[in-house]
Amino acid sequence: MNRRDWLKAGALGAAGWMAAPPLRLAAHEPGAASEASPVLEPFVDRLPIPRDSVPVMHGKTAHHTLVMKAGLTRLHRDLPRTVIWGFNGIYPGPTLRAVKGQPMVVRQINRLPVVDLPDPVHGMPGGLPAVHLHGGHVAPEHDGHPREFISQGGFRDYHYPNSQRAMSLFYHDHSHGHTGRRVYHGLAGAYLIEDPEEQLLNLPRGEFDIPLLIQDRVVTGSGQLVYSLDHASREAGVFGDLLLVNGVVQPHLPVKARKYRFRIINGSNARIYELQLSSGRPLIQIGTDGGLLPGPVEKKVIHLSPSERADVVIDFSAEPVGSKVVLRNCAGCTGSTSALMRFDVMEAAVDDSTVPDCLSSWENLPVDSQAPIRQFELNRRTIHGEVFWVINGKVYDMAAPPIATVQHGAVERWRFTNPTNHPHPVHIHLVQFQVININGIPQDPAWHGWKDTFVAPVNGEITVMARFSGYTGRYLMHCHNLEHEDLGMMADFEIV
Ligand SMILES: [Cu+2]
Repeated sequence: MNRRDWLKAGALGAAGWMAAPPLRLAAHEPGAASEASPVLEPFVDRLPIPRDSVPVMHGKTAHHTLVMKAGLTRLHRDLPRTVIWGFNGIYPGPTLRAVKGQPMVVRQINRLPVVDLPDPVHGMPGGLPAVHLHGGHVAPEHDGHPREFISQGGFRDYHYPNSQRAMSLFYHDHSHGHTGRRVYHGLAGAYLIEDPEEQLLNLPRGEFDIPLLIQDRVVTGSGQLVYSLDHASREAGVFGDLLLVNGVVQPHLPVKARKYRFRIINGSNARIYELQLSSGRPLIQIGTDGGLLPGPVEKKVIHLSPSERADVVIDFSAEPVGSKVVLRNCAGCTGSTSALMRFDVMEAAVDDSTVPDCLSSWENLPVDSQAPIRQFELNRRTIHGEVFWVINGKVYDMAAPPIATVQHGAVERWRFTNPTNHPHPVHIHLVQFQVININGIPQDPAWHGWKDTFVAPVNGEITVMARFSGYTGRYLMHCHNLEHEDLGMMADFEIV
């Protein structure tokens, strides 16, 4: 496809989103939050850019050591300091940078405060962390499965071969029954893989290539994080009334009048964003979860559900020096959750970066029409008056047999039906998949790009397709609304 086709596809795609009322993507926010954050002035703090973790090289392998521990951070100029749980005690965690073909070992040391909370599904003692590299193509024992937790004071070495193409991933806690609480308190960071193919493209780089981890939180007047699992949040997930980017409430970023690349990672527990620019100019999407799209697509609005990534270029070259452009969130579009951050255009600049019409090659996975489509129903179940979330009728049980057994190398179609009134962002570990059908409407997979998370819409369904190869063993698939995940909407599948 040439650039014109892609722009056209973009327009049609956007119209498609608008025109189809059953595709209700916005997650329902609980009505009255049990606590409300203080009112804070937006855009007063500068956007922090998380530091890169510096490896020690042993031959070709990069070794990183991260310590999960409590720390203090300032979320906003007018708030006292906040206790967080972070990788190296900082929030967000340090950025891990990888190059395709160069293996990495990340030693994760657990010095988190002791949490003796029963897991909300089975009442078993839980709360010990495991670290998952979201989007990573890694062996099962390095995937951060919650049964392979890190004991108090102990450590675990995660081996990441980085055999996959350039893409933006993130690493986060995946503890059994407490992922929502842990991630909410700060245990997430960006993981970026580069490859030579992408480097040849002359996209904005260096100081003009910035990860944006977007999250929502509730804080008390004394600045402490409030995580409350009550009836409303068991239903909808935990929402915050403050929007944070890279760990700061509604920051601003001084920019030059040129192109920037932003790797937007939705690290929120439950919130689905509708990203757009106050200037009315489009976001130029160049990549999704699994790396670059075939070509750039201009979008007025980008929907991003928990754990999805959008790799975008924003071109400030047409903005007059002195102008301010707000990155808005239009779901709801009022009050403290209507804006994420502001870009302040400070000076003119020479820009030799480009966004080429052709970013990468694309191939649709081959459909084996003889192979049955696996069916997964994402539903709610009430047990003893409490809400739980199930896949094919079952809450997650790591002792149960796998929900699906897949032959290594097989290309399979998986259909997720959602009869509930909440959107469920489905995440499949290990693979990047292609989206082939939404609510009975066939999709052009190239339009969506390679994905590891995609929303099964309210009262709707999606069908995705993946090749299950590279490793054998047990992996997880689950809803990435973290409260739904913790409350049972997760299952093991096995590659044999
Ligand atoms: Cu869900």
